[in-house]
Amino acid sequence: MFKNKKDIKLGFYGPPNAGKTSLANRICKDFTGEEIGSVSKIPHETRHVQFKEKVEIEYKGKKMTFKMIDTPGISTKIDYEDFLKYKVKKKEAKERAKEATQGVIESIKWLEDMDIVVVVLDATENPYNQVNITIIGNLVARKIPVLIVANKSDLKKSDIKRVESAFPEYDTLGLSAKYGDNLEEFYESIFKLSKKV
Ligand SMILES: Nc1nc2c(ncn2[C@@H]2O[C@H](COP(=O)(O)OP(=O)(O)OP(=O)(O)O)[C@@H](O)[C@H]2O)c(=O)[nH]1
Ligand SMILES: [Mg+2]
Repeated sequence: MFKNKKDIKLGFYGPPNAGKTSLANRICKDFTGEEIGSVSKIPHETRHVQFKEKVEIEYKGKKMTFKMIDTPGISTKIDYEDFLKYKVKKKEAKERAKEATQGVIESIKWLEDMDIVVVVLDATENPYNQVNITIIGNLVARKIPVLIVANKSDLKKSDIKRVESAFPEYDTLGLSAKYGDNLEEFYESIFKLSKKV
């Protein structure tokens, strides 16, 4: 009944390394001056759900307040040996794998709490895989409004169309979290989705 009076819970979900934290950081930095968490080229950098409350986003003279929720990357296979190639020591790699597995569980646990979810995908990778289909299917089943972001549009290998055609029934937006390309369109989509909450 009073749902509209509360801050909108905006979740960032997706596979590891897609740029969830980078995107959440850019938004938080723009409107609060602070970041939400650390970014790394090593997958599973985020291993706990992290928040930023009262992020007031202003777009075309309108203001909306969000609770931003950045989540650990979801994957079906977490192997400590994958971290060794990033020069992570064996003991640390094993710890990272253990925490990453817990992180996946945490992400899924928090799903039901979200008002809106941005699914962040790396547009240089084939979007049509089990993890992405499972995340999006789960959101749809819970009737949570979804925006699919095809991130890393600055990279030559990125293919926004491939993401659009993998999930034609959902809103898809290409952008670069790293360079801030297409952020205005992102805010427009988020404001539009917020009306469905
Ligand atoms: N070229 C390019 N690189 C990006 C972009 N966004 C993120 N990255 C890089 O991708 C890597 C992963 O970024 P993160 O923001 O940590 O990704 P994440 O989805 O939070 O990853 P996890 O926390 O592991 O789930 C880092 O090296 C980022 O600098 C982008 O728009 N363009
Ligand atoms: Mg992260």
